[in-house]
Amino acid sequence: MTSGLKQEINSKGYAIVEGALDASALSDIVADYERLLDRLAPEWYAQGRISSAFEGLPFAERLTAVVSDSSEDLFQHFDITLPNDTVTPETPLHVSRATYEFLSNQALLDKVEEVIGGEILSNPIQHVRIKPPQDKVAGQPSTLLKETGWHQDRGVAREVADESEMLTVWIAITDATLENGCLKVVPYSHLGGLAVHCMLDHLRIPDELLAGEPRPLPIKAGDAIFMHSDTQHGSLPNVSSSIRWSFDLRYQPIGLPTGRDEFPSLIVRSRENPAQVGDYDSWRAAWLRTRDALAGVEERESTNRWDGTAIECA
Ligand SMILES: O=C(O)CCC(=O)C(=O)O
Ligand SMILES: [Fe+2]
Repeated sequence: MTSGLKQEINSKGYAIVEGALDASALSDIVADYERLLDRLAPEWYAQGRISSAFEGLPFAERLTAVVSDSSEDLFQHFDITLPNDTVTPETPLHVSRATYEFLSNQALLDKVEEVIGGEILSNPIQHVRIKPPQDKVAGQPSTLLKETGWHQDRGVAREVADESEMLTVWIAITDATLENGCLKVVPYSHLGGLAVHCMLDHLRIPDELLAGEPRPLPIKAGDAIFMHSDTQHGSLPNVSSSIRWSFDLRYQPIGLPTGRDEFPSLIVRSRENPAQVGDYDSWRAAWLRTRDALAGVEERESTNRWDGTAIECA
């Protein structure tokens, strides 16, 4: 029997899953990031990398103050994956116990199972995006802090993962609103398959090649958007006065290429063989080993199939 959720995604290209995370899962991940910022801000101040530790500010204001105070890519310290360009033995990433538990959240995986079945791999193409008001981060290097242009997640992954049935799970940690930069999608666009992506200001689908009318998807904190990998989507700019915080995760059936196979993936559920589910310590160790292994690599393989020469891009 096909679940209603799977049917909805196959039909429209996306579905909103209300209450995907309960209040305690939300507060656990928020507390983890608060601790991280409480640790990093004084460290960076002591090292002269920021002009103040911004003590006493609430998380949203402090994060905004800290990242906009430096031209360095400080936000990499918060992300849950390694960068796709240069990696050194010191490149930071946030693979904490709380992030592991977030990726393995059982109620969330129940929903994912309805779509892709009970053999579930967490794909390492995953990010946290905590976006300050856009005028505060105009000069910042990290794309994770800014509005995202139109793309398909299959279009920004390698061809080798085309058949991997990758499901995008976009989770709101703060309410995502029209003002603070919620996700936007082109409903039914997945039915048209892969669109050309061009290297404009960044890799994206030119507006003229969009498959239909865009629709913004405001959702509440704790809600999620599940998306087909061919659904055209992006996000609105944050023109509010506070942060917009989301995680984008990807899940797929075990045993298929992730399209980022140099990074460790994590088996989060296996109905057939529960013993193969990964634990926190080995997952974290795998990321740190990967970082060391990539630190010596000068020419990384491109993360996508586009070379920018498609006639549509001219
Ligand atoms: O949150 C965003 O700005 C973009 C997210 C996205 O592209 C994704 O979840 O695949
Ligand atoms: Fe995306």
